Amino acid sequence: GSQTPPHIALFPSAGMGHLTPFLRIASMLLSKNCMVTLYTAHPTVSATESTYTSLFLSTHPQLKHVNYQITPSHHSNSTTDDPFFLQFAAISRHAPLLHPLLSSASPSFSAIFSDFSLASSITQFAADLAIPNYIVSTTSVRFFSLMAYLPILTSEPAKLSSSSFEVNIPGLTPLSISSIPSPFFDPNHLFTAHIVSNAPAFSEAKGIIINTFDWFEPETLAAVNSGRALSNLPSILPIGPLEPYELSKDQFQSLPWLDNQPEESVVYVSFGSRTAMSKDQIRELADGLERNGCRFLWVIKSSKVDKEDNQELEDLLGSSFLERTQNKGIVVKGWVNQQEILAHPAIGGFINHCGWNSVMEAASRGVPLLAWPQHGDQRVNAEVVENAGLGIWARDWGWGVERLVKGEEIERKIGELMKNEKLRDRARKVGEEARKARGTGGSSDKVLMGVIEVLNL
Ligand code: BUP
Repeated sequence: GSQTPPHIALFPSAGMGHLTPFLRIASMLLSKNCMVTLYTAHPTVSATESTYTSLFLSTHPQLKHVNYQITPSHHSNSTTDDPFFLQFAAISRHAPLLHPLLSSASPSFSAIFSDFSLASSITQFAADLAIPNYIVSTTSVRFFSLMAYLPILTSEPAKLSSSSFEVNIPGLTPLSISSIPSPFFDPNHLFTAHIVSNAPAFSEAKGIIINTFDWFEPETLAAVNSGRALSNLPSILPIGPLEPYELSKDQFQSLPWLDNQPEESVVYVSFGSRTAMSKDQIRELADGLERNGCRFLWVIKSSKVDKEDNQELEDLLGSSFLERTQNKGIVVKGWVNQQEILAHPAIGGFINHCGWNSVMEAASRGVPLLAWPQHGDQRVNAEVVENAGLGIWARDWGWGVERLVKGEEIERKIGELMKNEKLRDRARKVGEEARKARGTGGSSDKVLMGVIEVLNL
């Protein structure tokens, strides 16, 4: 081995769902004495992304940071106006320009860890600079496999048709057609085209680092890593659940209310950083919570981008709901410290969209989920959650926008989530397995140590 520690370049893409795993990986690498340089694009779509990056830097002074300027795509593409999709594309377009920055880094880089949505641009210059590139997947192995196979699916329309029942990836259990995100049926959709153009580069990577663990997705991991499925892919390296790093308390709304609630009595409700529910659906959810009568902590978002979220809670819910339920629950707007909430003994269940970071956070804490996928990878993730026994999934609620789910239905499902001892035991078991996986000598710990060992050579 060399005298100098390995130096790793990190390239996240847009949105908190993509930034968070990179910051967790950065913290982990720093604690293992690696040098780390984080490359972030400026401006960010959400204000939270830049806040978190600054917070992280203030608590991890050893981290080197390069904030590069991009030209954001303000105009909407003809297939989407989702600001996060547009930012994925803008960051990818910019990536080749980073070549000189990377080639002049000192000490030179031992490896690049880059978001899967940047695979093709980073692969090109990584090869040119002879730096090994590891792709970081921010989703489940199951959904990652679907993305890896997407170029084949879109080139043969018969394989991906909304009139068939399922999608077959040779070597894997078939995916239900209803779990495929709607943009994938349109090869011209910006998101689809973006994944299709990046997927071929997955096979050029040195490995696919993924926030999951062996026990949680055993079949898909075994199928891919044995070469039975997607044999062109390099090894999938499950190193999760990624360990959360310390966040300073004074940066978040404190929730003293939680401390006074009985153990495992509170339902935590949140749909991640990029989902805004319709006002009507928010009202039905309020109705469901009130009918059920459970204690709740509900984080509400009413716009996709945090900077634009300026609706008052009273407008969304009506002031009488807040009055009627004031002894039962609290509703908050703005960013909360989710990792801390899930670790709180008062939390007994989580109503969630199945963003992959949230799934892994719930898994590490053994908190049972009621899956209510809204878009993207979330239905495929919900299926993984259900198979692992971490949660229940109200499949007939459809995608978030498909139909209005009524208060009565929500009331019933909350009952199933909170009063189901079997589910709770199973979720506890998931939590134990998660801790085992990343504890010393556990499956994820071994994989991570293996990666670092290679970098040290
Ligand atoms: Br909202 C919210 N506090 O208030 P996901 C989210 N989070 O800590 P998403 C907070 O953001 P994608 C809040 O713990 C998780 O680590 C949460 O990522 C944290 O969903 C992250 O769960 C959100 O993957 O991203 O935001 O929909 O669409 O990329 O999955």
